[in-house]
Amino acid sequence: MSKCLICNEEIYPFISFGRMPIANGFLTKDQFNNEYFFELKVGFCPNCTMVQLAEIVNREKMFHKDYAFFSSTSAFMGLHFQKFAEMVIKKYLQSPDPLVVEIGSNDGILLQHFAKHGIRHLGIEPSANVAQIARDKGIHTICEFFDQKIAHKIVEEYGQVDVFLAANVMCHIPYLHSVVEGIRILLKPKGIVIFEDPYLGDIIEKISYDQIYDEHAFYFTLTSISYLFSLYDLEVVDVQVQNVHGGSMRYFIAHRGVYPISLAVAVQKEKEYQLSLQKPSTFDTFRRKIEQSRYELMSLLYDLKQQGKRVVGYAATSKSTTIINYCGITQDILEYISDTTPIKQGKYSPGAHIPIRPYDDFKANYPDYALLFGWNHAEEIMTKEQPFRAAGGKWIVYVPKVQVIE
Ligand code: JHZ
Ligand code: SAH
Repeated sequence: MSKCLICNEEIYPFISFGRMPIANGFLTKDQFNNEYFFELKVGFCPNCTMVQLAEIVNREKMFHKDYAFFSSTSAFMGLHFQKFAEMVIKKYLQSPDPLVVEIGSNDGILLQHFAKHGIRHLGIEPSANVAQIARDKGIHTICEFFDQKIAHKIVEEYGQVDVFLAANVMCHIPYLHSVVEGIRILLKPKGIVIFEDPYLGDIIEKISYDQIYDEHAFYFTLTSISYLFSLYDLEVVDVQVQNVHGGSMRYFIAHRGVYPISLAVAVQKEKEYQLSLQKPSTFDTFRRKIEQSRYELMSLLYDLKQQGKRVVGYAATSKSTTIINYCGITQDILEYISDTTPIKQGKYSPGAHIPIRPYDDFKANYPDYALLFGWNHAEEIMTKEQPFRAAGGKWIVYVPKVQVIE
């Protein structure tokens, strides 16, 4: 039995994806016999509504000196973070010599815009390889896991912060109580916290169950986030929907009573209520839809294999690890996976050990079908890959439904 990481009540486990490897654990042949597995199981807390993993993977197994995810691999995300920074600079940096802190700053995709303007900033990034890329760009970065202890150190060394940022990081941290207490300590009386993460409402609506993997310890809603921060006298003052990573939510949070609360907060809470995100039965329906989606995808892939078609994977995303291992996709179905990240190339996919090949291989010899594991970047990728379509290539996507795009 698992207890809720937020309120300590018993959680309701609604699906197990079975034995799973580390989502970003791309490996070499000599590591095949030494691979780490855990049970990927998700639960809903009927008390505080937080959706979370029932088994948590040790953070050092996921975030280390050879971390395989580099934020700057998507041009569209580059633009997204540029606009994010411009909004923060315009609206929240009015005090003299303000300080911006970002956790999970990765290769500096967001902080570079503050550094460029000479704004005082600090990145906190535990994965040493990506942290070093940020430093090479002149971004002030410390290589640590953020928590309450680090927050104290930052206050001592730099003072309190005007703006605390996180993108696709908060949902990665199982010890959120320490993080939120750290934020409370760190934030100036009029400071603002802005963070975004994939939104549970979208995951359920689009059946994008591949967002579920070891790194994503939590699947947030405004309701669950409001509950957590209220325990620390912090409140959500605004929310904004973001069209990245398949549907994300950006939360604006401040010390209680400091800022007026936007109408968007009440509207979004009501939407969540209407979507029944507070009801266990919603998650039973979600499980049935996941099983149906797996069935449809595998039927299609087996069909194409019987017709002798060549199918390759496009983008060795973290998400693909869940799809491949849960659905049972093997190398006789998927020839290889094309990816632009140098440290993934020449390695094998976690669990199923499908070869990861450089993007040039894809361009040099188009397959009949490409299974789009980077569906969240569909617009960017399909625009870039018009020659593939022109050559008769077809896309297979599975979010929001399994289909072939001719
Ligand atoms: P992408 C990661 O998820 C992990 P992933 C993490 N847990 C998270 O939450 C989000 O990011 C923020 C390749 N690619 O962005 C490069 C191409 O090959 O969906 C990368 O290997 N060609 C922190 O891994 C991978 O996709 C392309 O044209 O699911 C990144 O996938 C593009 C655009 C990407 O993140
Ligand atoms: N913000 C970037 C990177 C997201 S990847 C983007 O949106 O693209 C998640 C990052 O969080 C990784 O680089 C990982 O090393 C980092 N991370 C994980 N746990 C953390 C913690 N406790 N504190 C700070 N960063 C953390």
